[in-house]
Amino acid sequence: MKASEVFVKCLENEEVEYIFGIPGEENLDVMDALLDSNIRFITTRHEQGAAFMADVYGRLTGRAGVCLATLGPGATNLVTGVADANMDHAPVVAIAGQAGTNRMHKESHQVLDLVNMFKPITKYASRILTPNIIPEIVRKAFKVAQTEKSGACFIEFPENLAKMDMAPGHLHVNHTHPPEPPIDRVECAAALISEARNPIILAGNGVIRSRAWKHLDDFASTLNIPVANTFMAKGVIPFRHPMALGSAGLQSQDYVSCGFDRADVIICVGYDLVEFHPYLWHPTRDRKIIHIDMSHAEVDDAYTIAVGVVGDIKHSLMRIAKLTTPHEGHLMRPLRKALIEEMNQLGQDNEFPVKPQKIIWDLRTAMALEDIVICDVGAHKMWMARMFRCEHPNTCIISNGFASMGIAVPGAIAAKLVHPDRNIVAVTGDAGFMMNSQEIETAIRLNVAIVILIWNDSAFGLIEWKQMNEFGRKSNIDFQNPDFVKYAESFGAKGYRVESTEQLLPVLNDALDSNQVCIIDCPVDYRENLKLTEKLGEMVCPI
Ligand SMILES: Cc1ncc(C[n+]2csc(CCOP(=O)(O)OP(=O)(O)O)c2C)c(N)n1
Repeated sequence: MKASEVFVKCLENEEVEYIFGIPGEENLDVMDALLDSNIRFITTRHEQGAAFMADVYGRLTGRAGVCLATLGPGATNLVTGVADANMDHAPVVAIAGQAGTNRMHKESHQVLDLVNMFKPITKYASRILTPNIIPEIVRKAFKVAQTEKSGACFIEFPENLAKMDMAPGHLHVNHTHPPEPPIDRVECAAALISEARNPIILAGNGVIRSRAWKHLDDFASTLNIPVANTFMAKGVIPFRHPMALGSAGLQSQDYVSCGFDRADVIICVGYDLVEFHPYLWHPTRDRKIIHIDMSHAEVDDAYTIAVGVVGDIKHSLMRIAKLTTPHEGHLMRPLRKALIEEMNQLGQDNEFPVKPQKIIWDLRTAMALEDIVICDVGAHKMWMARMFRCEHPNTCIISNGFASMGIAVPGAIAAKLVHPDRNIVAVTGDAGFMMNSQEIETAIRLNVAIVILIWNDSAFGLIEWKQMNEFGRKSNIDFQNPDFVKYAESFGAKGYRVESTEQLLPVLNDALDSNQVCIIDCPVDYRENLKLTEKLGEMVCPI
């Protein structure tokens, strides 16, 4: 068999459903071999779009999303999405073609050392140096990408090797099993929690990756301990749960941060430091931290742990709960009440442009609880993370480690491929939208119905917010947008312009029911950003 054919068989062996990418000259053989495979190739319009699709596929399924590009510029275009997946711990395998090994040692057309380029943004990056190592390289890339902490891996495939003959073969897929938590650590954690006066849980995306949300719910309910979640762990505990305190991650004081201020023991479960720096929720560095995760704690002077329980998160939570004396009161309940009051405040507001809080209110009203939002990066992300209620995990996807703009549109396409039965909404700023809006063509071509909701302020809203906070004036953040309705129509999508606040909910309902690719241009009133800063700055903790 040709090496390219064996390579594709190895991908089939990993149960790859989709490869997102752009064909090139140096992967002609792989592209041809894919024609005889049941793997579906999703041709994108930019390699960055392909990498973000693989990223979101990985987040939603727990299996590696796969993206493919040619050498040189194709591979450099993958970088942002691959780095995003790696830092946010989404399993991804990125593949790039390469020049033949007979011209890689010298200056040569489009040749870059891709393995070295991808090394800092992956868990494993390797070159196929001889055909008979293909089964090992493919197996290793998928195994490393999918094992906690999951992330991105990279394979470089030189074109001359792809043409060589070799014996067919692939390696058996052994699923890894997480280690059991050591009993003495479990006992230590249980003793600390039993003795605590005001414990609080900080749940991170590791709980979702370990599919341990039910166990977290039982843990919090049985022990009567309130739960704050990071942005990327939205829905890890249903928002209606009486123990839920909402999302923690704003870089300023918030209701939930009062909970950390009052806590004496902070139980971090599946928490990745990259999302929310510990000095922001633990500035005093004097609380007892319990670290429950699949891997050992990162070293950080604000994250010095009292007990680390490393092993299967589900088992750790179950075993600790069994040995812990439940708490009685829930001192932090007023924090939840204050947040809910704020969420409800502007539900009926009809001023125009639409306030962020009202956009979120109408979006939550229009979407079913299992539907999925893919959030882009900007001021809208801060509002969504803080105020969009989630009852289920993986229903609001947020890039918050690498925090890259441009994920929402391609991410929504991947989400719809994974969950064709659910409505998928890309919530994006106007700047982030324009970074990957070319993928609208991909959505139309694939007949993948997604709704794109643009928060239009003709500016880099988040940066304006930060500039105004810090210097009281703005620097180079304004731009002009195209006519988004005409832009949508030029692709064959349905375009809506919200011209009054009363129109927003009917427009959202219409778009969600339409089963078409829809783009909604919604003017947003970002004067609310500074009002929020002021309000939180003056906030007196309700507990
Ligand atoms: C790829 C990338 N470039 C730049 C940034 C820095 N950045 C973060 S938010 C932001 C502005 C986003 O503007 P927009 O998409 O319009 O959203 P808004 O803040 O207005 O809601 C910028 C430039 C980033 N996170 N990612």
